[in-house]
Amino acid sequence: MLMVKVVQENALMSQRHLTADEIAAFARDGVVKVKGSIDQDWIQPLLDVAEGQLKHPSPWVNDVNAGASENRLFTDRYLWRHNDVIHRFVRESGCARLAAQAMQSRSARFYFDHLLVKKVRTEAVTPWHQDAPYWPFRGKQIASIWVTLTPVTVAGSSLEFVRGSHLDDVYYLPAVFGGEQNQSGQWAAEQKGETVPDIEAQREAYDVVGFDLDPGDALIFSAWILHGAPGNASTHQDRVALSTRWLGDDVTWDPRPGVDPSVDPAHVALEQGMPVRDNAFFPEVFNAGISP
Ligand SMILES: O=C(O)CCC(=O)C(=O)O
Repeated sequence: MLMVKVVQENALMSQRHLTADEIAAFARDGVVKVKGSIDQDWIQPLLDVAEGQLKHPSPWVNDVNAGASENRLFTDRYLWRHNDVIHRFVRESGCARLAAQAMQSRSARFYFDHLLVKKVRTEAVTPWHQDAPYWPFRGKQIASIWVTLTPVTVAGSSLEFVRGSHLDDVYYLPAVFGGEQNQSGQWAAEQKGETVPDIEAQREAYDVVGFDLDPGDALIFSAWILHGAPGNASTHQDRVALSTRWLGDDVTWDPRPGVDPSVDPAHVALEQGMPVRDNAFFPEVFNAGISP
């Protein structure tokens, strides 16, 4: 009986489509704010998952000031593999369609989920970076959907972007977030590439854009856009966000040295350069030819 009820409730959840203007903004700017990106019924279950992870993190955690109720940066990843709420969110929230629409891709394959918490008075900034250099793929149709679960302003650690920088065709060296304290992130130090410019020191030289968001709003952005975030200066509002990462039609498998090791290439049924058709690791969640 309980199963039936859960399925019926899911069926009532609404899924968002992008407008033509939102798709155009993503292509032009590399980022678009999507109001009401997911059904509000997802918010509390996802906040509950975040609470659970703060107490019982996975091996992929990055926890600066573990256990503290303030000045704590906490990230965790790959919850979809073991957490039913996140697994359902990936499949049923409509994010896959949003990603495909933004990327103008027929299909959207899921890569991983990333829980990103900055408790009140967190000093740690998110350094300016591109996402693509961290990941074992080639292609332009790679995007993230960063959904906020709490109200957030730029001062409270919402994301900022260098508008249009996804079109620059530069591959920047990835930085280790959280520095030496991030024990599960040192792999990023192995790469070679161009150093990210010091955007903070010369913000006026860049077209920096930031967004204030309400719970359920999202930022959809290209893996090639430069982005970062300040610490959380709020004294009363934690910042809790869930980012999901999506792969489009042009993406191929490229497990180079120094990329995210959390998917072991030995276990993936792909050779270098192949389209990422491995549904165990990168499930196709949306396909315009099949999905409603
Ligand atoms: O939430 C943050 O501070 C960073 C998020 C980010 O860089 C991402 O989702 O790619």
